[in-house]
Amino acid sequence: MLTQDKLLEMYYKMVLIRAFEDRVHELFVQGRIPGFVHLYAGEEAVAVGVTSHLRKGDYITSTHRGHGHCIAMGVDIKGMMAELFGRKSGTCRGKGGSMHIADFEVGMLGANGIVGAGGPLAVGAAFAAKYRGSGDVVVCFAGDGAQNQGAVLESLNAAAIWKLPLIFVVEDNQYAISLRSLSSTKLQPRISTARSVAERAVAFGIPSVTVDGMDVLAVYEAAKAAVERARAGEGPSLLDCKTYRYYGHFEGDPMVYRSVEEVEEWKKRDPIKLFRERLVRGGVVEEVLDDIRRKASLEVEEAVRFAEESPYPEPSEAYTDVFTDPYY
Ligand SMILES: Cc1ncc(C[n+]2csc(CCOP(=O)(O)OP(=O)(O)O)c2C)c(N)n1
Ligand SMILES: [Mg+2]
Repeated sequence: MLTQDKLLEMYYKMVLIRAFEDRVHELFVQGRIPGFVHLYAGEEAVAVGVTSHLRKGDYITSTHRGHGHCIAMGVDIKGMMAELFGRKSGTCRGKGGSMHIADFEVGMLGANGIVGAGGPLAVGAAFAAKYRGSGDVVVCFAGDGAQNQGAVLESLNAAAIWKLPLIFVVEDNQYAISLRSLSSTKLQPRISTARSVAERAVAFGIPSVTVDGMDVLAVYEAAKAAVERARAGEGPSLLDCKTYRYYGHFEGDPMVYRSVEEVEEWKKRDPIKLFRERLVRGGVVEEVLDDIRRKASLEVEEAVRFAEESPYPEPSEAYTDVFTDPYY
């Protein structure tokens, strides 16, 4: 049973992700953030519903759309914002940027610019957890497009044969860049002939379930069963979460492949709105929720100030904290 404190913490994390992403969108439009940025707004229920089951010692792997995963795991947003700005005070000292934020202290093994690359990392971490007998679990977040990467398919197979404590979370936000994921349309080709990723998992001997990814409590319930299975040594599971990204694939995407009506239709079931209505029906007063929202906005403003006031790394530091050999 979820306590009121836990429910409010989940709400806080969801609004913090949204506030962070909406602000980053504005900053990018103003030309204040360099590089490539992929926003998670609209998908908050997935990251928060799943990670609400995690404890110290558990790990996640993430994607190029990783801000939501970071915030859900408790990565400090000041460091994240500074990382996006390329500053020395960033989570990865300004050298990772949006697509490479990692914070091992909180179990966040890293966002990743290589689609599907989180799969093998998650298998390694889950193998280690099993080997140690620690009861820790690993969550691999990956998009619908990533499900067609060989590395992800190999990861499903390895997790199944080694019975690893691993939960594969598919974030089916309907698109891989501009291509519809598994659902066909008259205008666009499918990128896979599989009927669903959940069905495909069964072929690997992995129990799977399709989940309403806009409903944080539905995600929470589905993840509960999967995490319990993993902790009990019963092996991997897969959650196929149906969700939607509100912004373009990347910041600057002209979004010619989808209609405004389609976006508006999904927004009617906005995950934060749905959860808020649920909480109010359950007796939480609106003012408490408004305060949480205000607190989140203030924290994001504080993070922007912190980032802008932080220095860039010194040129002499260019080769520290990176893994390539500059002389190779
Ligand atoms: C191995 C690899 N192939 C292609 C790309 C280019 N790319 C970046 S994101 C993306 C689509 C990913 O779609 P999905 O997995 O559904 O994630 P989403 O962006 O929808 O969250 C592609 C093909 C890449 N980064 N890495
Ligand atoms: Mg996608």
